[in-house]
Amino acid sequence: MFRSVRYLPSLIQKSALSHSRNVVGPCSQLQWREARPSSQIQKREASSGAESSEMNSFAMNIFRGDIKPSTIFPFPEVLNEEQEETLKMLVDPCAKFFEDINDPAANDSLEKVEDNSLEGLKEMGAFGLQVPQDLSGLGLTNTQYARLVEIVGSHDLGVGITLGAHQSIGFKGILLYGTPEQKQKYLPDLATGQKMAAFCLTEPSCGSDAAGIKTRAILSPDGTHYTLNGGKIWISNGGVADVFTVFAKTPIVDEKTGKEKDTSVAFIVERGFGGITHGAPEKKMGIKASNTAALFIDDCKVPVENMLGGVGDGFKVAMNILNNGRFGMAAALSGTMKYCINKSIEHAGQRVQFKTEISNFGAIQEKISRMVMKHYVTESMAYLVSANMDQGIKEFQIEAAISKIYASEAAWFCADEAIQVLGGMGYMKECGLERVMRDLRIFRIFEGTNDILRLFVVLTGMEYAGRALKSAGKMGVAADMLKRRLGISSGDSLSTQVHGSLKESADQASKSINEFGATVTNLLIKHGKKVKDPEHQFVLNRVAEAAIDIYGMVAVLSRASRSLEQNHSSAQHELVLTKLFCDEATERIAMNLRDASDSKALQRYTSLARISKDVVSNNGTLQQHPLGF
Ligand code: MYA
Repeated sequence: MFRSVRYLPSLIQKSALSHSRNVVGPCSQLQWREARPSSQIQKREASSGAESSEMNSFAMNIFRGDIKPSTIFPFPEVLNEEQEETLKMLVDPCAKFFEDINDPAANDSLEKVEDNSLEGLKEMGAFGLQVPQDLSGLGLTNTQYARLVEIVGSHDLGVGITLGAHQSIGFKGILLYGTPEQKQKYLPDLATGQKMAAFCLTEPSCGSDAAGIKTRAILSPDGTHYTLNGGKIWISNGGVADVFTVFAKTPIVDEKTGKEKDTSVAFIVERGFGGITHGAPEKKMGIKASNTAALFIDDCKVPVENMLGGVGDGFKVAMNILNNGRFGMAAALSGTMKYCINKSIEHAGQRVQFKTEISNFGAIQEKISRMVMKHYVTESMAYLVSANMDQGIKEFQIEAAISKIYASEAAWFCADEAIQVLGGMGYMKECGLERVMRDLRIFRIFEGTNDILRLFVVLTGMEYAGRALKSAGKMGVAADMLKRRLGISSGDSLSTQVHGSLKESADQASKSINEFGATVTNLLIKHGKKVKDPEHQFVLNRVAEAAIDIYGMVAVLSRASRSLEQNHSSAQHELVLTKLFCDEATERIAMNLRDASDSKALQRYTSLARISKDVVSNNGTLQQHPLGF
């Protein structure tokens, strides 16, 4: 078996020698990056078109009540023949490696990836999937990467995090923002796994509030290096990495006021620079095979040429690394969901109770069908986002966040329901689902908690809608605003984009988008910038939920339409899945949008806020015990 994995990288290099490609596809940010000075680039890329009045992003435009289908319909097919061939050559050996060599249960109990697995992964090229071939990587596109991490996710999430923390975020900054010298210096060793990378953002006092980091970087008087001091926590690969992407604050003089202020910076830091130590491996609920440790940074001297981007770019470099990695999580979790579904159907099809297989019971059928439907949505979102990234579309950050939120919750649902279908057997360690469930829990927490990402989605979208509203107001386009407030259709419809048998579902989606746009407009008119205030998060969450459902609807509408048009063998199955999802999503959206403005719902939020305040100030629950003591 090992022989088949050993020769893979060379095979790939041979087959794809003609065009080495990089991480983001044809209109790559990398190429773009190399041509321009850094801070200008960060501003342009990180704001993702904030300065332009119109964006390509489908998800962004629904906040204006607009339907911009070009990134969704038809479902993008981005792999050329050669890329498809390369990928096919990788898929089977990768799956076989995970079936024959890697042992997830052993990794879990040892709390490390076994050495032979690590070596095998290195030999397969799994540490540098997206590093260009001339820098010793496999040079895969995002879509190719997604397909492979899906296999990883279906077998071992602990290994997935070891690999993901290394390349999805650990050295992604070098790929996205590194100078040619930085890439040349660091990427070959990282791509072959000779060195490991880690992404160091979180600090004891700043988790979700990433802009609040306290690690300091002070420029030396001779301007040759920065001295870094601070500490990072919960760093995946923190105890085993050699190269770190570290985010810090540095003082600069404000040009306007002449006063000193802090700004953010990102650095490539080598363990060998000195001043870097780490804590003991954290004891965790799951993903035990992956190393997680605190990092202590004491007078670590980092040469100025190791800065990623420019002074002031650190926060946005961090955000864009995370934006760029999130689709991988959706892809990996799509694999995990498939594993859970397979476990469930295998059991339900042969377990006899009350004289029949339990798969004949409606209660079990509903569980299996819902798992399958959520998996279909997750898979569609993951490959839609990766395809958009490969197409060079830069406005994908909301879609990527949605895919991460949806995938992590859908995968949790699948693991939970799979355990339920298997009953007592599902609860036993040897079944494997128990480990998957423990591993999955963190996915709703890290790479941006789902709560923070929901706010990110909704506030980014509302800001975009707010800009349109402002200029409409200035230009006196009151009629347009009024129309939107009343939920009168912009005239755009998705029904012309889909296969004939999905027209009804497309109409549901178009109608939902109209209502969504109207709700957003009304909220903006009612609250203005104050919509960001914490007390409105009850409402914002409902709007975010509706946005997630809408994106799910268009993702499956597009994919199923393609299957129907191309007569895929699974087309009729996909049709049923899509119609069902759209139907249920339409009802959820209507409910969430109603609850975003309905006075009764607002009263309920007041009650929720009050209950929470009461128990927090009481430091415990308030009601008397039923027994009175
Ligand atoms: S790593 C740690 C993860 N940590 C986080 O994700 C932190 C979460 N916090 C945030 O994202 C931000 O702090 C939020 C904004 C969103 C809360 N893209 O005033 P602002 C711009 C582009 O809203 P804040 C881990 O978990 C914004 O437009 N730009 O900021 C490891 C504005 O720009 P401008 C963005 O309120 C897990 C400016 O920034 C973004 O302070 C290991 C300020 O915005 C954005 N996203 O906070 C995983 N956000 O000034 C392993 C904001 O121009 C990987 N902005 O208007 C596993 C991979 C899967 C498996 C693979 C297998 C191989």
